Amino acid sequence: MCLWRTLPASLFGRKVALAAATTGLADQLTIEPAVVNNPHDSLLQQNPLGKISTLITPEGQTLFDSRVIIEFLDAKAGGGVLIPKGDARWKVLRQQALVDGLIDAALLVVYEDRYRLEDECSPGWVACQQDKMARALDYAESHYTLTPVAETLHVGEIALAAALGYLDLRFEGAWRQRYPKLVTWLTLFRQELPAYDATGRQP
Ligand SMILES: N[C@@H](CCC(=O)N[C@@H](CS)C(=O)NCC(=O)O)C(=O)O
Repeated sequence: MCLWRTLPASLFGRKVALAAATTGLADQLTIEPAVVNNPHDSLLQQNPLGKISTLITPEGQTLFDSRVIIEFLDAKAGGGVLIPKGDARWKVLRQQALVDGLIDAALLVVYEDRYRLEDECSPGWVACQQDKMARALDYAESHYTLTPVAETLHVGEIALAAALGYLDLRFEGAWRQRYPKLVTWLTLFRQELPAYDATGRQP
């Protein structure tokens, strides 16, 4: 049994949860909620970055971040499940990198509002992050004809589903007006993986 430091509203946590559901390993993870930015939370001993998700294996090994945890789950499931082997691997990993970058930018926008005092905020810098988000979504909409099929859900698709869920939660689903293919794609994904609706914080 692994100890999993996460929070329901964490989209990177949801990404790990969807990966665990896809590999059938969800019952191997025991959640211990983490309070990020709390200097007294043991998360800081487990992960010097103080970020979730962080996973502690039964052997006491600490794994972070979500990419490493997903590699771990993939290996536990026999390999080549979440991250294909062969040439398909690079396309999938690039898709994960694009979506993680989209969400890194989204988090920076959210944190700007949440953590910075009003006179510390930089509208130009926020606009730069919003542009990254828009370019990543434009790219996903026009380049990825994603067709989720339960047996082949991979980490690129899982990351995208978690990311779109976060945009629903924190950005009032504004992306839905502009990206009809991604709307359809997420509908299909939800049908394929019921864990989507059972994880994450709903808007
Ligand atoms: N690259 C990391 C990003 C993790 C991340 O940014 N997690 C957020 C919550 S969704 C967090 O812990 N934020 C607290 C902080 O940055 O201090 C991953 O893939 O797991």
